[in-house]
Amino acid sequence: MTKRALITGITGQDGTYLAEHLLAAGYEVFGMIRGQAPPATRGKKRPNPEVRLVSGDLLDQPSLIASIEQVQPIEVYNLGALSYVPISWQQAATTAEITGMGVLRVLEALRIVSGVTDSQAPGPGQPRFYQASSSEMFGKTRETPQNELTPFHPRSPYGVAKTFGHYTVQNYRESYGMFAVSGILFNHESPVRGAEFVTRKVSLGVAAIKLGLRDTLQLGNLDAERDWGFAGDYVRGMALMLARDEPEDFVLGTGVTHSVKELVASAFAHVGLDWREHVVVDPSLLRPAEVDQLCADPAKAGEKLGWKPAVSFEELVAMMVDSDLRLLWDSRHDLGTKAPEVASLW
Ligand code: GDR
Repeated sequence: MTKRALITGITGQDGTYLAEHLLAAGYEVFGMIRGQAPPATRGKKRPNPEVRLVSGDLLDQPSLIASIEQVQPIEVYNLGALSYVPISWQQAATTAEITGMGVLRVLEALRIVSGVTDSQAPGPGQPRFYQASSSEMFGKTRETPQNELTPFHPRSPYGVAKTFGHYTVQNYRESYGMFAVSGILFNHESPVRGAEFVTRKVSLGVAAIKLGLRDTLQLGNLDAERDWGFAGDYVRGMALMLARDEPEDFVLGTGVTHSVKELVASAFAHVGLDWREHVVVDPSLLRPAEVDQLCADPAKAGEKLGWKPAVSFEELVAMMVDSDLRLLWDSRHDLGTKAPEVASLW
């Protein structure tokens, strides 16, 4: 029988790459979409046509039970979240409900459908669960680099919600013996990254400036440092975590850190421009509490999963800038409808 995977957050960057990866590995892939399937995808990138859509909502417990009953997956990947950190201060309760409580609801749905209780352990063939945990949980870091044992100190409502989700996964594993794991993923980017995140904002901005479509790029904190990798590498790691004999959490990151300033310098230099002539710091983009520096220690993933990122920071920046140069050039006469990502820049 074909292996079935169910993915929440199917319209996002990671859902897109993970679906491709699992389809190539011979899985039947189902993506959970809020509301009626076709209307809910309006205005969003339509998932790969081979992905079958099911209706479900991380806020709605019965809908999660129904979709798991319908799909009968052997693997469930919970990638759905309110994932843009600044919004989480404006919508802290919604963030807690979707990004935090959503994890508990999916786990409960799996537990109920599998008939698992504290006295009834999971049988063979029980579905495996992956949770998208985040390096944002480390926040005000206690040590550098950060590994699976580094204590958490989240700095945003988003980080707090992810930390709740992370501990909930651990608790379901320990309470019910379920195969539930968290990947603590550091920032991972690609040409399909949302335009609100700094890497894509920079690659779109650089492309627009290079093509003469605009002259400046407004950014926030240029001193923040992140460990940026390529999303395509990270989804391989997610699948490897579920393919193991034992459920365990893993950090995925490159182990190399760059500042936003270095990101900007590298992206402008790629098209022969000097960032200092175009970047303007906008204080309204600073965050109420910042995560100053993140750097992964991915040693455990290297040893136990054989996972290693293949794309370097420089290759990632070049890939994103080149892709946005093509996108903006192809749609230069009709940016509003052909390149809706650009609207957020103006
Ligand atoms: P982050 O990603 O908050 O790390 O979370 P983001 O790209 O938004 O910010 C990274 C750093 O860049 C600084 N920055 C700016 N950020 C944005 N978005 N826009 C700007 O104009 C700008 N200027 C400077 C930020 O202050 C920050 O320090 C991402 C998300 O994908 C999370 O969902 C995920 O869990 C983590 O990565 C791992």
